[in-house]
Amino acid sequence: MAIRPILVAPDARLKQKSAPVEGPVTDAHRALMSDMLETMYDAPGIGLAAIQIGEPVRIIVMDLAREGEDKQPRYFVNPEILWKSEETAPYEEGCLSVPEFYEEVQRPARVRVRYMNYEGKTIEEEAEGLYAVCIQHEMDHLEGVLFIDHISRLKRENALRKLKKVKKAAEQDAPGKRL
Ligand code: GNR
Ligand code: NI
Repeated sequence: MAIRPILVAPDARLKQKSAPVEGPVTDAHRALMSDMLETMYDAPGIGLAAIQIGEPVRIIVMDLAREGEDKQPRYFVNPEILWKSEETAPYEEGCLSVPEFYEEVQRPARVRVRYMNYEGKTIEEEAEGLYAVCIQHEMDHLEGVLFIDHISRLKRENALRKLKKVKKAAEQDAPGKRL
């Protein structure tokens, strides 16, 4: 297991579409999922898509357990949304690839999803609440979409301008460091 660097916007890699896992879930996929989970816990975050550590494959990890609760790691390979509710709900979102920026996003309140789990078993279930928010946020990453793509252009450009500044300062601080 290893903690890997998380890509921060603006970065062209975060805009690419991730490719499906072809065939069964292998130990190589499980090794990637372990790195993702360790990276997510370290951040800390509640979800992570593989592209956030530079791997353009359709794999997500998540843990919605609260502080002090036992860990509840979840793994999603090739997730698909089968159904979205008409009803939407607002949630103040953040993203490890858009650090220190939070904004309300409206999404379908409930979704039905199908995916393969850590063992490669196909699961179908309905998500609501924070689970619904997080799976939609992570599945957006697989399409190269960030939560700031769902807010006003003015707010998005302000967030990106701030991130560019922070990156430039970090580059002057530690030239050549991978960010
Ligand atoms: O850690 C995270 N918190 C969060 C809060 C509200 C809505 C979505 C998220 S996901 C985010 C981690 C992340 O960037 N996943 O891609
Ligand atoms: Ni994110």
